[in-house]
Amino acid sequence: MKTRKILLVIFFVIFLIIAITESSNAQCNCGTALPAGTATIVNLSPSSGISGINTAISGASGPTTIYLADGTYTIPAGTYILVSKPDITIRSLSGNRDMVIINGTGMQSQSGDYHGIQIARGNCTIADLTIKNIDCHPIQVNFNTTFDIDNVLIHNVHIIDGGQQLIKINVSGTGMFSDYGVIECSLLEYTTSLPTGYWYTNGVDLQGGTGWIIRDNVFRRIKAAMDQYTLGNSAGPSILCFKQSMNTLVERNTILDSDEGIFFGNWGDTGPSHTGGIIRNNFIRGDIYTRAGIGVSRSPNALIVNNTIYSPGSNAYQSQSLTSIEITGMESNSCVIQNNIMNEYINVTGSAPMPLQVTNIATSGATHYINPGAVYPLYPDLHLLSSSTAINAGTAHASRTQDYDCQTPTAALDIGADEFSITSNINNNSNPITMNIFPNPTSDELNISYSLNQSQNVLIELLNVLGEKVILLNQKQYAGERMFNLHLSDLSLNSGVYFVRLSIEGNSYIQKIVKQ
Ligand SMILES: [Ca+2]
Ligand SMILES: [Ca+2]
Ligand SMILES: [Ca+2]
Repeated sequence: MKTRKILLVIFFVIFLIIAITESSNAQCNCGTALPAGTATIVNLSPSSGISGINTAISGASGPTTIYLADGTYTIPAGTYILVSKPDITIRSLSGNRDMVIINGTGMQSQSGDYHGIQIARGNCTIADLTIKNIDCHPIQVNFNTTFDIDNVLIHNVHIIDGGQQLIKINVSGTGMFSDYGVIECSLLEYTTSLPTGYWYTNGVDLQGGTGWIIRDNVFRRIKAAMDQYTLGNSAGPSILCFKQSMNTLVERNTILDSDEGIFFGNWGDTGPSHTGGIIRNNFIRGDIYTRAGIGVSRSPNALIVNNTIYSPGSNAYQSQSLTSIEITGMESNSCVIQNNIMNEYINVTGSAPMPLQVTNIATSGATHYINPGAVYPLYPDLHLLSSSTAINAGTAHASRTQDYDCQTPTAALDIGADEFSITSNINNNSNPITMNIFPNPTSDELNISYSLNQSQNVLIELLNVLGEKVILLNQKQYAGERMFNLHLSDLSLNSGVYFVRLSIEGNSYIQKIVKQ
């Protein structure tokens, strides 16, 4: 059968690549769903519309959870969801973020919808849903209110295509700061980039907040429109914390193909722009337009510990040279850069004092990583290969006790976000996939069944105990029950233990099989 012959060829080609493989998905802290809502519960369906959501909020007289049934909630021109009461939770009833979609009028539609959700009071939770095609900000915390809007939680939200910053946290009209928010387990991305003519965006734009935690998120293609690069413009950082923000914790995020990665502080501020804070255990994989991985600008006491930054090339359109980590401004004193691996270098400029630099690897190249060059819909994998010189080459740091995979180092620390491990961390996903494999053990025939709740790209790989792998399937499939079958005899496998890995939109699930 033709397909099997092709598979056989692919198998032998890929088998030559020695790769010790772990799950490519971070989000190791996202396996637990939010607890069920308590106090007042309101159940709404798409027929209620955005106005129904707003009516439920404005009518709330205490802590209220609004559960949205699966479907699309269309934002009419000139309106948005307004969280005008404290202690409001808006979440999908199913818990599946792909099944509840808040859909706007399109990026830069100028139709007056501005936001997807405007959070105007504190203790607000947005969870388990999708927000897309928004004029400006899919989520805006504080838009000229007079309230102190603290303790916002954004959990397991997919934000795609906003005309400006995807999550923007402002300072209140009376100068109060939004503090102690959490953004976690979410996917923030552009389908391709901003629309032609636009460059002004970020993933998360935090202004003036203290104690925010931004963890276990994926940021993808936070990019200016292609025409902007030739004009010298690019998008802002995927995560930007500035305007007197303090003590932000940014950890275990995956940032892919974005113009800039993670920044504490902004050059345009009067310093200090950000104070303290930790950037640790993040994977940043750039594209040729990526200007910088991690930056500190006019901001003291930043810890940059155990991050992995890889970008495949420099951008000819940018006047600035590409840097993996840059420290700028005389206010950026007492910064520490430790145990980071990067393929470019650390650039200390703009009168910045020299940071403490301990056991970093610069100009590292691609050879440390399992799959640094993967192109969407495949996920790159910046886990270390067993041959990497980064393994056990790091130095202890009190703020780094776990790695990108939530693993605790068992020996000397590795450099970069990943603590190398051959066997652990394979089933720790935020959206577990149900996969059945039968018969198992098997002498030949193998059936792999799974279900898709929407059309998605599906990657199925077969791995041996060394992590060497062959791609069995890589294609977009429609929603429904799916079955993939093969004959192991076609692959000329020896008897023994193997693993089947199913990856759907970045979530991976691995199961052991035995060939008799
Ligand atoms: Ca506050
Ligand atoms: Ca180690
Ligand atoms: Ca690890």
